[in-house]
Amino acid sequence: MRIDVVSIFPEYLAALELSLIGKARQEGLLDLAVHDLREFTTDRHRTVDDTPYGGGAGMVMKPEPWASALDAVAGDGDERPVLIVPSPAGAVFTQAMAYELAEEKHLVFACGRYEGIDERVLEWAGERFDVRPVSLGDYVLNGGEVAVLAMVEAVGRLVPGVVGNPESLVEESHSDGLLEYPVYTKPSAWRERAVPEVLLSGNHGKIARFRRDEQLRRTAARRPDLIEKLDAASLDKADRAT
Ligand code: 6GU
Repeated sequence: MRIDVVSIFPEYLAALELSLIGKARQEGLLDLAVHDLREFTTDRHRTVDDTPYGGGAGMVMKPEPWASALDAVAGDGDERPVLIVPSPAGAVFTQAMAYELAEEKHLVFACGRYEGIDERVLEWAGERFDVRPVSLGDYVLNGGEVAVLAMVEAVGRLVPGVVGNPESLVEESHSDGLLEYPVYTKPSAWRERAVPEVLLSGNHGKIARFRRDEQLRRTAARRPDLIEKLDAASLDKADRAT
């Protein structure tokens, strides 16, 4: 997968050189490049923003540097890359969206700062990109960079080969619409707290039931909205009893 990130703070994205994503880049599974938007300005001050038409607080990112940057990363035109525009005004990013994006050949992330990017850039970009404004959730960040770190990690780990043991992708939070069950390791007794006995029993049927019940209990307590969305057909009789 090819990923381009355009930002006025390319150093923010240095974290993508670390850990699993960094390793995937070294191994050639992810071809990820970070571009400095200011390299696409033409004035002496490398200006990327200006005051908003209609007035109001803050500054708006100018269209010209964005057009040049997007031209430079769009590719040869026989593909239609996905242009992800992180914004608190976007559709909420989910695990389902991460799975969809993991199927794409080319993702471009356009990190806005200030009050956002001139809207005409997104309209114009629609000619060559599949443009998707995306939000991490209902709170405000100062810019898209931190959101891109989260999205690249969530998508990148779903690209085949990036996570060494693909089974670890199956049993995780949100993969079945439920939160993950609690986990424990040695020692079996720690500060007077015991690991739930069933986990030491070796009875795999009982262990699976315990974990499933914990998933349901936890999801009901922390995320009742997810319980509402569960498909009734995905619940067995014992689930309903929990
Ligand atoms: Cl994707 N961007 C910004 N600037 N703020 C956010 C966000 C994104 N998601 C939640 N808040």
